[in-house]
Amino acid sequence: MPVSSVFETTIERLSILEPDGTFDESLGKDLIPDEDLVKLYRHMMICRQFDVIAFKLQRSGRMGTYPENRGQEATSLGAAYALQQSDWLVTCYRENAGLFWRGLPMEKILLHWMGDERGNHIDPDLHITPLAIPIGTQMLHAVGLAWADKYRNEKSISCTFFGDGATSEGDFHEAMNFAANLDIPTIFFCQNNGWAISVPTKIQCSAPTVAQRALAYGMRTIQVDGNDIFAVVKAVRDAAEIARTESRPSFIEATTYRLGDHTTADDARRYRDSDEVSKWEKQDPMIRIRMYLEKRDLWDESKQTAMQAEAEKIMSETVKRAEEIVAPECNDMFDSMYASMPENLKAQRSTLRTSSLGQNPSQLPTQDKAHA
Ligand SMILES: Cc1ncc(C[n+]2csc(CCOP(=O)(O)OP(=O)(O)O)c2C)c(N)n1
Ligand SMILES: [Mg+2]
Repeated sequence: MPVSSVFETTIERLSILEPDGTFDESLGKDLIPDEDLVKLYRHMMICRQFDVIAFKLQRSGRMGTYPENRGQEATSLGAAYALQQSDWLVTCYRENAGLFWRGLPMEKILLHWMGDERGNHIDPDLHITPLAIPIGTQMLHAVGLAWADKYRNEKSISCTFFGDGATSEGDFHEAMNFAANLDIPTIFFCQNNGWAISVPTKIQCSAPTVAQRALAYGMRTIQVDGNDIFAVVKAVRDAAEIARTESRPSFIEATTYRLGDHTTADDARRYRDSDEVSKWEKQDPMIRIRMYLEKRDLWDESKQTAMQAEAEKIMSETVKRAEEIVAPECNDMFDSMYASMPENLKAQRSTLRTSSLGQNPSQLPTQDKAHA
């Protein structure tokens, strides 16, 4: 037969808790214990409040640009819940819910967007990397981290988050190819929110799914409803199991939507249809969990009111911690750069407070004086 098929497959889509409240018992039963689901919902309320306050801080000139996470909380939160503390979370900038669940102090994210480098000083035991703003770079870091752990015979894996737009970057393809060919236990978690700032996904990806990009690298891949925390937890658990037992990477495309602007520097009304936004507002992951909890008598209006007050209190304390931190010393920019500081930097450090940077020979270390 001169022409034959050499490869055929389908892309599976996983959803467990539908927007109308329908729940697939066969897939979802025992996936998340009730008390954990209540905790996850409470956590989402705090994250939503974080967005409200961060937005106000930016608008009142107390913080720089901020990207709202609103609408996408179920993705990183479901993943962080499904993973272990020793697994790496390697994120970009819309994963607050997962980072806070892991234990990152919330003021760190405020400090980051306030331009304070201390927001990126993270306790190494949390296994979190600083937010990656250059699109796509973090995927390579995630592969490197998992590779290093594999090399050391440690059981931890890495999970990296990125947007649909990031899958058009070269870094994405290099990371995917490297992980697949070298059997690196990394989970590639794409938050497909339909937009890369004002560019719709369909312009960046001609294929009907982003998930199928992984097929080209011989990687297991799935699409999940990213506003369904049950589906996210199951998909990440399955991928983690494969990473741990077979040392293989996986790809997850989670379809979701950012309900806010790209960042506070954007006005999405200029390029997005309001009907599209209203459609997705009805699919809000928080509405869905709340409906599920209420149906099962695990939540009610009075709990909602009390939790909202608690979230507001937590946030005002968080802002206080971020704003009251003592300003950093100028020398910090030298001191945290190298384990052993090069001589030219020592010179700059010692002359920083003068108007003659490097020009006052008496301030230079001895060996440099000859060249002054
Ligand atoms: C290397 C690089 N190029 C361009 C930008 C500017 N930029 C910031 S966010 C963004 C779009 C990212 O879209 P996507 O990956 O879908 O993530 P989303 O913001 O939708 O979560 C771009 C182009 C950047 N930060 N880094
Ligand atoms: Mg996007």
